[in-house]
Order: sequence, then C-alpha cells, then structure tokens
Amino acid sequence: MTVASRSITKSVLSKEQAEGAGARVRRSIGRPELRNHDPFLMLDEFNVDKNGGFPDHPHRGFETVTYMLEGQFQHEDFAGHKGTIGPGDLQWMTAGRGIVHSEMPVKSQTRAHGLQLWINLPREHKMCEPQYQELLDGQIPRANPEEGVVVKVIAGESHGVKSQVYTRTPTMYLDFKVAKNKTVTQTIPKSYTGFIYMLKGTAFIGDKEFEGKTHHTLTFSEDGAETVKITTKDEDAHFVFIAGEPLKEPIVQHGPFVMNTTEDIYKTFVDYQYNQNGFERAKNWKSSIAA
Ligand code: FJE
Ligand code: FE
Repeated sequence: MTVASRSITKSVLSKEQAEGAGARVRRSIGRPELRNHDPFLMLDEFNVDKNGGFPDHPHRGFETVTYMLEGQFQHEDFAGHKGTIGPGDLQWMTAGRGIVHSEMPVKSQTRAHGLQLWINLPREHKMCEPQYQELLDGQIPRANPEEGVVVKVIAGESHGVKSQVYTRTPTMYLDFKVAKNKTVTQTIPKSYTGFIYMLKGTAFIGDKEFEGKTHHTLTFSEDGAETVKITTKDEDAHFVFIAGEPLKEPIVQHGPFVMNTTEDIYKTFVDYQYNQNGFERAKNWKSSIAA
C-alpha cells in the first residue's frame, strides 16, 4: 500500500532585503506571495554583520523563535533577561502581553546567520506572561531514522523523538539534514498547515517530486494527507520543516503587535505609550547591547 504525501502548492524564492538596522533578511512567510500562512506570521533568514542588528523594539500577541545557524547573537530585554546564542542554539520567546528587547550580533563576529519565525498566539494566550524556552544545540534531541538522515526536533515529534518545548499554538519545527540519494517520510497531523524552507542543496517533495532549491519556500497542500515524502538525488540537502494548527482567528497586525481586533491594537499602542499592562518596565529602559 502506498500512502499519499502532501503535495506542493507554491514555491517562492526569497531574495535579500533590508530590515531592522543595517540587517539583511530573506523573508519567507510574510512576503506578499506568502501571507496568511496561519498560524505563522513571518519567517526570516537573517544575515547580520557587526554593524547591523535589531535594536530596542517591542512585541505583543505572538512568539518569536530564533534558531542560529552561524555566528553569535546577543539579546537583552527590559526585565534584565540577557544571553548569547550560537550555532544550533534556540530561543523560543513567548512575548505574550509584552516584551521590549534588543537582538544584536556579538561585535567580534563577522556574521550572524539564522532564522526567526513568528508564531501567532491564540486569543486566550495573547496576554499571557512572557516566557523563554532556551535550548543549546546539544540539548535539542535528534532523530536518525536511517544513515545519512538527521532530524533535529526543535518542536513536535519526528520518528519517535519528541521535543520538550511547550507550544501554546501546536507547532512542529524540524531541522533536516539529508544526504544525497535518500528518501525520508515525515508524518504531519491532518489539520496542520506547513511548509519547507530550503537552506542548502536540493530536495524533491511529494509523490510528484516537486523540486525545492536553496532559499525557496515550498508550501504543503491542505488535503489532510498525513505524510510528507522527501527525496534527495545528487546533492545533500538542509532544510527546515515547519507546520502548525491554524488558529482561524482574525489577525490585526501592526508591525510587532499582533492582536485579534483593531480595538486591541489601539489598546496596545496606549499600553506601550504609557508603560502599562505588561510594558511597565519599558519606562526609561535602554538596552546595553544596542550601540
Ligand atoms: C520587527 C522590523 C524588524 N526580522 N529577524 C519591524 F526588523 C523587526 C525585527 C525582525 C527580526 C529580528 C531578528 Cl533577531 C531576526 C527579524 C524582523 O525585529 F520586529 C519589526 N516590527
Ligand atoms: Fe524581536
């Protein structure tokens, strides 16, 4: 018996664009062709040199998930939470009712390269207390379904290996390294939407072997199939596999604030301006890491 795989509905190349303060990003989800990928709001592959970064800025109503690929990145927030993440490390930040922070490369580094995913929060969690889940590369479990296939399980489950990350919005986030000439299948819940973002090499996805190349996003069909078949040919491939349960709630986004109604966005502007309802510590705060 053959099990049908999800197929690919879109393939979109992410070109570099300017973002933040002198940073460069390849925007995947969130670019005009890839809006409305509920529950995901944005995926950026960022490249920052020592002069760039994302100085002091707020968030409310969603989560930011930063996964480093190369170099070192520092962060500091208005509650004094501070740290550095390096290659393979993860910061899963639930902004909830409010975070103000700065995200900057370590100055001695030539380049910091990674991914930042924005996951929307369901109505009942938008105003939750902020939370960090931080994992070093070595603390992230790996599945090794066969020789030449390594799956880092950042969130969710792959081949019997489960992540301990708590997801308020049910999410799977997997980092696949697949050697050439392999076929691997990944199970995915029926109701999830999802996509692959290619970091390196070429992979062929679905029964029809739709070709995925570097810096392309491939979105999955929403047909309830519970597997995704991935094949490599004459090249190794590195990609992330991201999927989640759509929230099916109204989205009103204003930059770094994502709520359900315009009224709640208006309240957010007031809260941020008057340092209240989660933004108390923003009063007179300045990070020490943003030059
Ligand atoms: C933001 C502009 C921004 N992509 N990738 C407007 F640049 C940002 C922002 C980021 C960001 C941060 C990192 Cl570390 C990586 C990113 C955009 O901080 F939040 C708004 N509103
Ligand atoms: Fe941020």
